[in-house]
Amino acid sequence: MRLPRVEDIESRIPRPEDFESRARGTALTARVGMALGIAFSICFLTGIWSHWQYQTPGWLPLGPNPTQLYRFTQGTHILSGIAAIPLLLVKLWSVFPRLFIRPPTKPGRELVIEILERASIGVLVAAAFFQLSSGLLNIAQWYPWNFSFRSTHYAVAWISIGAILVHIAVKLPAIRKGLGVPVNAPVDKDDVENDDDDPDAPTRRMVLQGAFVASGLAVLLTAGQTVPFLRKVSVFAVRDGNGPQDLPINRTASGAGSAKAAMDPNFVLEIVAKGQTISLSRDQLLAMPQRTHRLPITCVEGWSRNAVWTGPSLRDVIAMVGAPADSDVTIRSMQTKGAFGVSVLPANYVKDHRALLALELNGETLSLDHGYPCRIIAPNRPGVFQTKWVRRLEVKA
Ligand SMILES: Nc1nc2c(c(=O)[nH]1)N[C@H]1C(S)=C(S)[C@@H](COP(=O)(O)O)O[C@H]1N2
Ligand SMILES: [Mo]
Repeated sequence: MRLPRVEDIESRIPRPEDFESRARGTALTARVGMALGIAFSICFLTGIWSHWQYQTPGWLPLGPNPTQLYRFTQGTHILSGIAAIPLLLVKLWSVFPRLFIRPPTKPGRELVIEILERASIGVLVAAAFFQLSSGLLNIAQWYPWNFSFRSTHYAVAWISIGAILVHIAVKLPAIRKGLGVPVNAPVDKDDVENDDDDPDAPTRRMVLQGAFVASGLAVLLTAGQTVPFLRKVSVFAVRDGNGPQDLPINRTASGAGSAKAAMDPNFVLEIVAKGQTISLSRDQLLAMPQRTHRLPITCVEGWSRNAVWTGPSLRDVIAMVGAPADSDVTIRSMQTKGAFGVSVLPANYVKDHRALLALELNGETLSLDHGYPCRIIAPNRPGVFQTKWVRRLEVKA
């Protein structure tokens, strides 16, 4: 038996011409690419914003207003990412045959350029895939990895956007050409006319419309987790808005290991400032002036909802130990399992009367899974900081 030679193997690898579909072509690629570029840019910017809502840089005057801002940016982040998924798949399909273009055989400048271009596209595709799939798994609240989602998603976001900018710069002439002609027209000699000689073959226009419809449908089917009037339509929403007291639950009290402490009839809230500690029972908290505000929960993982919360203002609670309203407050929960048991509410949020130590939700006593006996709720905050089952407030000096 003779071993296959390099030429034998090479002859079996398809060539770009072997791909029959004339529905591919630069005019299509450029259009899908532009839509994808827009979706990715929106996703990138809102993603950076989300990062800043978590770790606010000193120069950014981020505060409790506008109340619904983070709800809007994070909803847009998730939906633009979802819109990008079908667009990315169609875009990759449209250029797939180019993968089989034979590189120059002689070493030299052309080969180097070819290698660089392919490497940059490799980085782009890998980064885009990683961002969209890790984001999707994240909103499904499935974490099959053991790296930090947030810092990795953030780092790869910069790699993606850098690779996209390089890609646009390199492809600018082709993009111009592709956008400059009707979608079914050939762009250059490699591109064929894509019209009606075979009536059954899909046209470029059909593929383009299909891509936009798929992208729009994906958005529609998930948007209801943030946009109230779409709730009935969005059958793919991760959180449909149902849950006790008309609000979804991410983590239950038993899941967080806080149920026992939360139900303890002798519960007291500890408030610590300048080395002094006072304790207040739930009845004492209820006897304080109560405020009612409509405020959203915005989960980073893609759902958000407004609800009506009632309880004393956090600033009134810390005033009981003589702490000024202009203080950062560390909030500790009774949680014994998992993350998000502690958060810090910055002074500019504490000052706002609407930052509540909520005792009631939608007119009823807070249910156990929503944070009974008391939880934090403040305007324009990522959901993970709206700490439930609060047991201790520490005022920073
Ligand atoms: N103690 C504690 N508080 C918590 C959490 C938690 O895991 N533990 N989850 C947070 C998250 S991620 C969100 S989005 C909000 C709302 O979550 P819920 O629907 O589970 O109440 O509560 C936050 N408060
Ligand atoms: Mo969340």
